[in-house]
Amino acid sequence: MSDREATETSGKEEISVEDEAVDRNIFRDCSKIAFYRRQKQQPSKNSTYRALLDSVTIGRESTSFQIINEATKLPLLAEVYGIEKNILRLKINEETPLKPRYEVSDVLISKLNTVRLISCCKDTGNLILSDEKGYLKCHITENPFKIDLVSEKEVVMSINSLGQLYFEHLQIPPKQRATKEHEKSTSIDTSQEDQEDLGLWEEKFGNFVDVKANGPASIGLDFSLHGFEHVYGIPQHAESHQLKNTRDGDAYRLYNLDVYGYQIHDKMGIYGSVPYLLAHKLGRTIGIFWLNASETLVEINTEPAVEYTLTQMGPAAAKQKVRCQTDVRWISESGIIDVFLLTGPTPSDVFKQYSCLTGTQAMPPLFSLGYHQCRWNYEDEQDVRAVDTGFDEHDIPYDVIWLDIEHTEGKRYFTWDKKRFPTPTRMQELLRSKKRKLVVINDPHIKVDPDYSVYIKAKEQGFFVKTHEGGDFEGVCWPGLSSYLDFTNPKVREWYAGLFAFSAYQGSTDILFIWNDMNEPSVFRGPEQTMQKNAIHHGNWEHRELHNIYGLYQQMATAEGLIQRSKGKERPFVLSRSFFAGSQKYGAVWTGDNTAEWSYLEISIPMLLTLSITGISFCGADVGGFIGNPEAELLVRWYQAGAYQPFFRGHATMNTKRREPWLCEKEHTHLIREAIRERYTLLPYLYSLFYQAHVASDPVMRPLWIEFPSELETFDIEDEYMLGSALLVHPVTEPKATTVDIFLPGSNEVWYDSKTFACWEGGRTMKMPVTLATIPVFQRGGSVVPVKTAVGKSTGWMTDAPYGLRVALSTEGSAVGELYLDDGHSFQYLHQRQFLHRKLSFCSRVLTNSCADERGHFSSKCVVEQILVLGLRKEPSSVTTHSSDGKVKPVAFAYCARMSTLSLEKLSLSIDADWEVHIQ
Ligand code: NBV
Repeated sequence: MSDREATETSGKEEISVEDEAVDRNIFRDCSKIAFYRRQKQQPSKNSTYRALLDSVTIGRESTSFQIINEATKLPLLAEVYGIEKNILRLKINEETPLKPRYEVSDVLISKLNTVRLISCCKDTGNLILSDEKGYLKCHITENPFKIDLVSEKEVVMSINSLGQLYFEHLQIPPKQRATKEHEKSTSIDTSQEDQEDLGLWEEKFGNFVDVKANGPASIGLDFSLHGFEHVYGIPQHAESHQLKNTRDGDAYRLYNLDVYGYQIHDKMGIYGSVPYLLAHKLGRTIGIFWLNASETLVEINTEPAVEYTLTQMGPAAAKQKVRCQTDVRWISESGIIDVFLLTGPTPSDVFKQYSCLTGTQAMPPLFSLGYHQCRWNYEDEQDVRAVDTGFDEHDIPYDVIWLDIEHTEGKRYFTWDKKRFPTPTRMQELLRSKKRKLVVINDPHIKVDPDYSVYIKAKEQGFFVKTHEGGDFEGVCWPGLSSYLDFTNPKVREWYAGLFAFSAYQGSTDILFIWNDMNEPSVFRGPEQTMQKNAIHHGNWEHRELHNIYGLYQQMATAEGLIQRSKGKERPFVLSRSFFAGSQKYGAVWTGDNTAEWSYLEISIPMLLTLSITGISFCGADVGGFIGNPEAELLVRWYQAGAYQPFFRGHATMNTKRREPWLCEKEHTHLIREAIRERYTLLPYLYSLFYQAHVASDPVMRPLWIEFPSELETFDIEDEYMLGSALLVHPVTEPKATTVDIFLPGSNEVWYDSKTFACWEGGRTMKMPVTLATIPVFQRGGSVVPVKTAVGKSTGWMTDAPYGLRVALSTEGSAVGELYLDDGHSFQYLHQRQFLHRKLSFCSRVLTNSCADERGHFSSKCVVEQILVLGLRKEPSSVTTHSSDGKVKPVAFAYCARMSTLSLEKLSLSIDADWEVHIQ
C-alpha cells in the first residue's frame, strides 16, 4: 500500500471525508459528563460556604482569607487582587492540597501590575476592599460567603450569591486510604454503584474508561450580573453571537475537539476555547475571564426585567421594577478557581483590560491580509504552478498558496513527498518571483517511525506526551500510529522551534509559513477523537488539566520557530485550528471544517464576531465551505463575505470539485475577481485596523453593539458588523436574494453606500435592492478610509501603489481617520520605530494629513492620488493643496450636486508629509 493509500485508509476508518453529518455518539453531551452531574446534584445546603473574615491578611499584593464549607468544615483559601486598569482577580484554592493543583501558566503576559486594595470598612460580617480612588471596590459578606463588585455605588456583579461555589478537595485514592476516619471526612459518602455514576475515580464513555489518578477535583462558581441580559463570548461554538439561555438544554461546553462538519446552533465544544465572557447593558460592559484549561461548562440563565404592582403599598410605590439579571455558572473539571473580573465600563475599556492580561493581536505581515488559496491538496509542483499562473491569467490577485498534508513524505512533517514535490526550493523561487508566499501544514502528531529523524530525536529526548504507565503515548492520526509532541514542555517548544531553521528544514525558504492543524489534539481512536485525559505531560500533569491549552502551545512554538529562523527580524505567520485565551499573540485561527451550505456562511459571521471580541482579531472561515461543493451563487457570496473578514482563505476538502475562481461561469469568476480586488483595495484600512488591534486592543471585526453601545437595537444583531469603526458590512447570506434588510444604526449618523455613494440617515432599517454583484457595505459619516487606487498581482506588487482617501462627512461636515504603514514584514516597526502613523481629518472644508505618532519614522514613495469627499453639500469654487513649506497649488475637481460628492484625481500628495487640501 502506498503512503497515500495508507493515509486515506487510516483516515476513512475513523472519519469519512465525504460524510457530512456529525456522529453525535462520538461526542459527549452534558448528561455524560460526570463532574457536571456531580455539581448539578449537590444539594445547596452541602455547599454553603462561610468566609472567615477574622483570618483576613491584607498584603501588598493581595488580600487573603479562609472560606469554610459548612458541611465538611474543609477550608479553602481565597485571595483577592486588584490589578491595574480596574481588574479584580479572585483566586480560590485548597489551603493545603494533597499535592499542588494545576495553575495555567503562559497565558498571562509577564507580571501583572497589582493595585493595592485597602480595607475601608470591616464591621461584623462584612469587609469592604477598595483601591485608593474607589474605582475598584468589592464587598465581601461573611455568611453565606458572597462578594459584590461595586462600581459607582452600583452592584455590578455578585459572586456566589446563588451558593454554587463548589470545590472538590484532592483525596487519597480509596485503595490507599489509611483509616475509615479519614475517608469520612474527605469523601462523598456514597455506595459503590453511585460512586461509578458519579465518576469519582473512574468514568466510562463508550468503550473508553478514564481512570482518574487524582480522583474528583472539579470546581465551580456562580456570577450574577445585575441589569445585564446580553452576554457574549466563550468561543468556540457554531452558535449565535449573543449567548443563549442554557436553562432547557446543554450548557456551553469548552473542550477542544475535532468535529468534522460540526453542526450549527450547537453548544458542543469544537476546535478552540476562550473561557472569557462579556456582558453588556446600557452604560456598562464587563467581562469574566475564567483562567482554567480543563474541560469547562458554562451555564447561562437570563431573567428579563419584570414590572409588578405592590398591592399593599400606597399609590406612590405602586409599581416596582425588578431589573433583569444574568446568572453565569462556570464549572471546570480540575485546576483552581482563578477568575478575573473586568469592570469596563466601556467596551473598549474591557478590550484593554483583557489584553492587559493576555496580550494583544500579533501584528500580521501584510501578505497575510491578502487572499489565500488552499485546497486539500494541491497535488504537486505542476499543480501549484498551474494554479499560480491561473490567478495571473485571470487577473485575480492572491498572496499565498497552501499545501496540505499530502505534500509530505507519508505525513512526516518537515519533509517533502519526493515524487510530487521534488524541488520545493525551486517551487518557492517561482512564487517568490511573483512576490507570493507558501504555507505548509505541520501537525502535532509525529509518525512512529524509527527512520524518521524528527521521531527519533523526540523519542530520544523524551519529548512526547506519555501514558499514565510511563511509555510514550501512541494514537492513530494521518500518518498511522503517531506520538504527540508535548508542547507544554518549554524544552520541547525550544527544540521544535529549532526545526524551522532553514538548515534543519530542508527545502524551506523564507517565503514558507506554517499552518498547525489537528492540534486539539485530534487522535482518531481516542475518546471523542482526542487524547485520553490521563495521558501525562511535562511536570507530571495529566492531560485533563491542560487539554484546552495544548493547541496554543504548538502555535506558540511554531511562531517562535519562524521568528528564530529570521534571527528575530521577521514577523511570523501561523494559522492554528486549536486555540485558547492568548492565542492572538501567535497568529491567526479559523473556524475549521465547515460545510458548503448557506447556513454555514450565515453562522460564520457570529462565530467570527465572538472570536474577535475575545481578543482573536485574526480569524476567518473557509471560503466556499470546506465540505461539499458550493453552487456558484454560494461561492460568489462567500467570497464577497470573506473579502470583508480578517483572514481570507478559500479552502476545500479532498473529493470536492476543484473550485479555483476561474473554474466557474465567466460571470461568477468576474464577481469573485471583483470581491478579491475590493479586498486588495481596502488593505491600507485593514492593515491600519490590525495595528489598532495590536497596540490599542480594538477588534478588527466588531459587532454593532461595540460601536453603538447605547443603542439597544444593536445588541443582538449578528447578520451585519463593523469593520473598524468606519465600514458597516452586511454580507448576503441567502440564495436568490433580491433585497436585504439593513439596519443602519445611530439616529445622528449618516451612512454612504460604498458603491453608489447614496446617503442614508441612521436609526432605521433599510430595504436594499441587491443583485449578485452587490456587497452591501456602508461607510459611516465622519470617517476617512484610506485605500489603494490600483491593485497588483499580490500585496508585494502594491507597495508603491498610490493611495486614495474616501472621506465620508458626518452631519456636521467633518470626518477623521488614520493610516498606519511600515515595511509590512519585519519587526523594525517595533524595535526601530520604523513606521508611519498618519491622522487624516476633515473639518471646516479642510482635509489635513498630519502625524498621529511622532515616535514613528518611515519614508514612503507613495502619494495620495485620489480624494473622494462624500456628503459635501455646497459646490466648491476652488480647491487648493497647501504643503508644509507654504506652497499653494490649485487642483482640478469634479463636483456632483445630485450626489453631493467631490472628486479630486491625479493628485500627487506625499503620504508621509504634512499637507492640507482646502475646499473653498
Ligand atoms: O489536513 C487535512 C484537513 C485540512 O484540510 C482541514 O482544513 C482541517 O480542518 N484537516 C482538517 C484534517 C482532515 C479533516 C477530515
